[in-house]
Order: sequence, then structure tokens, then C-alpha cells
Amino acid sequence: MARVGWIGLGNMGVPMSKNLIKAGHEVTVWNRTKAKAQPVLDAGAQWADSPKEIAEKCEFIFTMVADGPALQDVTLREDGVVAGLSAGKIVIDMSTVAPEESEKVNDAVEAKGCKFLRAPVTGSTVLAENATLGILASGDKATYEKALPLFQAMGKNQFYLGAGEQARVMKLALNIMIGTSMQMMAEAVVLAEKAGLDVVQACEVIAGSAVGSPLVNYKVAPISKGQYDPAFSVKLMEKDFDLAFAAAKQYGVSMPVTAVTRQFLAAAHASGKGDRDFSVLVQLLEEMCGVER
Ligand code: NA7
Repeated sequence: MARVGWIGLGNMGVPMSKNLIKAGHEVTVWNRTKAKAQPVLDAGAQWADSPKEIAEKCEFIFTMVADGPALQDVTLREDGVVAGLSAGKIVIDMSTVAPEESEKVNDAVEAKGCKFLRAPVTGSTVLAENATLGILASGDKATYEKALPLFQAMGKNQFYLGAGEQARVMKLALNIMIGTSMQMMAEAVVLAEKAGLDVVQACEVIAGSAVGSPLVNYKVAPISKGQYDPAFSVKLMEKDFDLAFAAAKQYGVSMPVTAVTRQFLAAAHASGKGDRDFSVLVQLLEEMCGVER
């Protein structure tokens, strides 16, 4: 069993690190807000006082934080991960960040004689709890093989995508599909509602149809009930869209549907829904169109 460090105990980090504990690994955690670590400490993890201490103590160091600036903060600051590394350790970031932000951390980790894997995930909190996430990994292949048993404790499908930043781009490609799918669902649901159909039944029909993807199926129950507790927030989806636009510019790709959906995310954020689940796009359109539940 491995000595594993975990940095970042938000909506995703808590269930994911718990699954490593469940699999029998010795897990040490750090989070900026210590109170959020309690469920993981109750499950058997130990606490470290800094990311540096985690790196000193553990062979595998995971980060699962909000965005690129947060990743750079926990890794590169004075008492960050890199300061605590000694040769041979493996740092694995599972957050969604820009390829350039990732590369900067990779260079600092490699300068310590260590390896850096990029391993963003597909699926949100329910899949994290059930250990059925998809894990999109890139970086050194032999290092990936070493980390595989840890990935298997957290996810059902693992994909090795290349030696560099490929996993970062793949994750962004996926998230623009997830976000734009939700905007499509909002338009379909609100059309049905305004025409007098029952929202629960409309959701059932959509879920059972050719467009009833796993995403649609996870979201029909909360949307039917008008519940938008965050599995993945509007703010984080906005971040991913913006990172995808930067990649699209770099590679010369036009993304008109993504651009329109980005405007709805902005409106959701501006109207006080930034911390709600991104499926709140349905509620936003209901409000714009005068639907009262
Ligand atoms: P959450 O639930 O918003 O959690 C974000 C985590 O990142 C949480 O532990 C935060 O600590 C931490 N964070 C944010 N900013 C910082 C800084 N500056 N320094 C240290 N730690 C920080 O996100 P999710 O768990 O849903 O998602 C995590 C990633 O997966 C994200 O990239 C998604 O796009 C995909 P806090 O508890 O607020 O102190």
C-alpha cells in the first residue's frame, strides 16, 4: 500500500481521497480551509500542516484544487509541494487547468528529479463517490503505470493520452460538450414547460430518448425537482470554457455553439447563481421565459 498525500478537499477531493483510504492506502491530507478536511480525517486520514509537509512525507502527491492559480499556489509557494520534494517522488494533478499552467508546474517538479502526471477527471461528485470516474492521464508512461492502482481506486475508466499536456486539452474538449449539452437541455425543457407539459414527464422522455446520455440521466432528477446544489459549479464551468477558448485560439478552431453557451453561463453567474450547479442553466432560461414552477 502506498503513502499518498492529498491536497484540495472540495466537492471532488473529499470523495476521491476517501476512496484511496477505503482501498487501504495511508493518506495524509492538507486543505486551505482545514474544517473541510474533517470527513476525510474521520475516515482515517492524517493531517499535514502544509503542502510541503505532504511532499516530504508521501511518495505520491495528489492535487485537486479549483484552477491553475490554485495549483501553482499549492505547488510553487514557499511551503508548497515542490519545496518538500526529494528525487523519485510522483506528483499528480487531477484539477482542470490550462496546459501552460500545467507545464510550469511540471518543469518545477522535474527540476527536483521527480515526475508529474496530469490526470483530470470526467464525472462529478456522484461518480467520485462511487469510484467510477473517468481518468484522463498524460505524462511519463512508466510513471502512469506506477500510479494506475491509485487511479483504479478512484475511477472506472483510465485513459493514457500521451507524454505531455494531452490530458489537459482532452478534458477541456469534453467539458465544452457537457456545458453545451446542458444549454440544449434547458431549451428543450423550457419549451416543453411553456407548452404546458409536465416538467417531470418531459425530463423522463428526454432521459429515455436517443439523447438520453449518462449526463442527461444524472441531471433529470435534480432538474425535475428544481434542485441545483453544486456537483459542478457554474463558476468552474466558466473557467473551463475560457480555457477551451484559449486552446481553440491556439489551434485555430471555431467554437460558435460553445461561445453562445458561455454567455448563458455569464448570465447565470451575474444573477447570483455562480456557485450553483451548472444545470441551473435550466432555471435561468425558465426565469428569462417567465416560467414559474
Ligand atoms: P471545489 O469544490 O470548488 O474545491 C476547490 C478546492 O480548491 C478546495 O479544496 C479549495 O480550498 C481549493 N483551493 C481553491 N483556491 C485555492 C488556493 N488559492 N490555494 C489553495 N487551495 C485552493 O472544486 P471541485 O472539487 O468541484 O473541483 C476541483 C477541480 O476538479 C477543478 O479544477 C474542477 O474544474 C475539476 P478551500 O476548501 O476553498 O479552502
